[in-house]
Amino acid sequence: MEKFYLNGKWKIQSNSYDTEGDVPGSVYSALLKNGLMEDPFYRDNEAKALAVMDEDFTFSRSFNYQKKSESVLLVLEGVDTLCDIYLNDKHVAYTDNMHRTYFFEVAHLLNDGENHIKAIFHSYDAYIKAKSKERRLTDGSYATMVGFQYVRKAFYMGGWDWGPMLPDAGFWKDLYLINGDLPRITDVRILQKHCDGKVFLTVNATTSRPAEVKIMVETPSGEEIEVKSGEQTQIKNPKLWWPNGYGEHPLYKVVTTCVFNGKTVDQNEKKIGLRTLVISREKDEWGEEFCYKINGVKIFAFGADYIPEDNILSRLSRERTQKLINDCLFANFNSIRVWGGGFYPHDYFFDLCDENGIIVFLDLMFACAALPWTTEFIDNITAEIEDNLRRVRHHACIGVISGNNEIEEQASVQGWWKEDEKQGYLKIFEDIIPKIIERECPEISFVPSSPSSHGGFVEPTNENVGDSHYWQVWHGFLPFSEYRKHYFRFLSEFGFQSFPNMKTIEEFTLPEDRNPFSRVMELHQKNGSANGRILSYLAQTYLYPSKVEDVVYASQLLQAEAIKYGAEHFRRNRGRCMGALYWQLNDCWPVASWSSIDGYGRYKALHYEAKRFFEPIHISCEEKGEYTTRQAIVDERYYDYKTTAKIFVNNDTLNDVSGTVKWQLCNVSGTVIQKGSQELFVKALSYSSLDELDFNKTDVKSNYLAFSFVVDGKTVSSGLVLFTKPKHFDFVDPKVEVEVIGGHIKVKANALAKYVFISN
Ligand code: BMA
Repeated sequence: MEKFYLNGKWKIQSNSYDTEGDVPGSVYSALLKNGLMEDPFYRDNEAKALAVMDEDFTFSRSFNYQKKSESVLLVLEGVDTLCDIYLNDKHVAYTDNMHRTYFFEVAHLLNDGENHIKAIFHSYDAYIKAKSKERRLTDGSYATMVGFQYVRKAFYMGGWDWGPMLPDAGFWKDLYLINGDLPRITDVRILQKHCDGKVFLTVNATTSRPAEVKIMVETPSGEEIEVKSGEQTQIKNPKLWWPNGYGEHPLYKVVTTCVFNGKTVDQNEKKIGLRTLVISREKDEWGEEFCYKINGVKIFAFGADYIPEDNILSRLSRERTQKLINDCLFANFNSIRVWGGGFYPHDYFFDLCDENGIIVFLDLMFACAALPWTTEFIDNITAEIEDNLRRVRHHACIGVISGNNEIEEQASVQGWWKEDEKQGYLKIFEDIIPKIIERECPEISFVPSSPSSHGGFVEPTNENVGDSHYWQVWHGFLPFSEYRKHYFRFLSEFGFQSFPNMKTIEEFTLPEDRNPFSRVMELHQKNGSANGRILSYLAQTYLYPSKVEDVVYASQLLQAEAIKYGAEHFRRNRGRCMGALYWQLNDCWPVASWSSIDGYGRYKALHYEAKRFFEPIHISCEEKGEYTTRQAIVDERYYDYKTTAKIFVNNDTLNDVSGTVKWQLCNVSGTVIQKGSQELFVKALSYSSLDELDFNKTDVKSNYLAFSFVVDGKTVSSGLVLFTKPKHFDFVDPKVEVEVIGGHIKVKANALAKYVFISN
């Protein structure tokens, strides 16, 4: 399809600004580029940037165009958001949904030659304020702009408990004109049938008007197979797609060509992976399982929740997402959950997940709020969901679609939801959306909300059925040993905060800001006064850190330990629990948050720890002792606790494994006090454990347990546990020495060095 792009340089004007900017692009991206505003991520600049958006902004440009057809369509792939569009001063349309692709007939408004297009972006803030004055709808997150749910603009742009309020405006995707007389491909639906090792494809192509359609399937080895629209074709020697850790991720290309009067007028290319992928929900002794079943194999989901990568959307790119997906591979992920308060990710996001074997748990873009449910709103979201499902449903990576993030849970547990808000919820998520899914992609597993158990507000947080979000550790302020009291079927959120890396802090602060309770640091903490919460959890675990660098570092260790504590426990209950996606993978700006990679892309301690606790063959230890039994030392005399350890090996590969578990009880300087070893056979997709070891006579203040799993003479996994809190362990100076030899770094320690961070 020949596209006449209207991207490029546009004038951008408001009462206070008169400048130029690139399209796709936004108000913020233009003002930043032209030096008209300061970096909104720096110090306390967010408030100034927010004030900029009180005004309406007009984007405009001229272009030369020669009309060659009766019909000309203006295509807008992403308008953010409340926008009146004019062509040669005539009104074309009003848009109010950044998630949709719009097509408008404009032939009657076009001149031959010089034309002028203008888009007036109305202030979001002013709009939601006015709407909320009419009626304030219930919402349930911290630090958001009241009324955000009135507009189909990514919710996080109005702030979240990890994100700034930066409601930018502009074109976030391409806009162009196309010849409306010519037929174009409006949809390509690809269906797979798998039976007895055979795979059949049916491709249905739809065009805007009758035309000839040719479909070619290209195999991963480059062989071409011609298929007919609507007819089932067998794919010989099918190469199956597997997620990371289970096999290859071969992709087949489906190229659809639309031919009219002997000429190619449109072409569409989609890549697919041959596989079956559903959420298996069989009833079992604990309730009902919830797990990815890929090509008939039930796998444990390792991963985290993904939020938008930036507040300024023109800074997003395939390269940047590629880096983030590489980071996921580094940490042994096989899945990520796209959280529902952002926007539907770009095509390249799904391409990268396909190419790298990352299963996507995809929320539709609704989170933590009662929604208006007028006919107009429902029509709007119906179009939005159809657009996006048609765009992404063929991707091999899509594992499950969830209607929203946490709305069912919030409506159920927060007593203040109005009856009609709940009714609206049921209408949208249990009537309208399931019907859209049924029409567009019934082959993809769907859940109305994440978390959800039975739907219909029936015990949405029942941990025996459906996926769960667990926040008693952190929001509920319980110790992280609490994770061990739960046996979720699939945990799609659990999280613990830390500060971003010191280098990142240095980039958004001045030296005088570098204190957890300074104004700037508190402005970069959106979960209320949670810097204090980090410190308070820290007090339970580590000694008082005297320097700010140590506070930052210790906060990350704490986070890594917390999530590891949970993740290893969930893995030790493999079968009952089949997924641990921690909250959250990334940040959209530099902030104290639950992420394992900070806003400037730097790994926190958690990301390194995730690499270990998500390794396919993993040894872990369920230790019991002072740490797990009592919270405060003053409780000492009330508790008669036992010091024991049970070692587990998880095998989340498709092959059985035999090896030796070796363990050593050591004192603080590394001298072995007691040791043992045992052969262990671990079936594929399973785990085995040793009998509980008794360390009741051990001095928990100076002894620790180290363990490893050795296969064919190679250590494939190792770890260690303390039986008391690190603050009460008698660490000695390990005299760490670091040597750089060629491309390698050699680290030597004379005694236990439990946490070592290397940076340049
Ligand atoms: C969850 C998420 C987010 C939120 C996070 C941290 O429940 O769904 O809405 O950012 O908690 O509070």
